[in-house]
Amino acid sequence: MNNNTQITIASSIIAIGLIAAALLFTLGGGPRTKTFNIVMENNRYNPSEIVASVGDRVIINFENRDLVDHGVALPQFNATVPGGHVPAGGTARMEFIADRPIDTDAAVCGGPNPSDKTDEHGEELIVRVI
Ligand SMILES: [Cu+2]
Repeated sequence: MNNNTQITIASSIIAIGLIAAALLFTLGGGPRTKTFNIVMENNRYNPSEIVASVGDRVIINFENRDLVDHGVALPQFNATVPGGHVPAGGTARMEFIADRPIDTDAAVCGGPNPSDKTDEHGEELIVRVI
């Protein structure tokens, strides 16, 4: 084995190492995504409580089976659905980065009020980021 061959082998090993490191970074890096599917029916949300970790990218898909629109918002994360309401019989998507701990009610049919537990339709969606 001459010097050139040894250099080629060493270069190959380094290249493979760099590719492996890049792959690991890509797979492990970035925020973790947590997706929740919530059904609104009879003025109740199912599930009515979701939990995420600080740093998570949270996606909530709503399906409203009621005959009235339902308002959802998390002003703390500047998050809501298009128009602020999940339309009656329709669907909507909400997305945010949970960048700090929180324990609040995201059901805002009576208007956005984080401490409101009994809004217009009586529903509740507790969002906890821990
Ligand atoms: Cu409502």
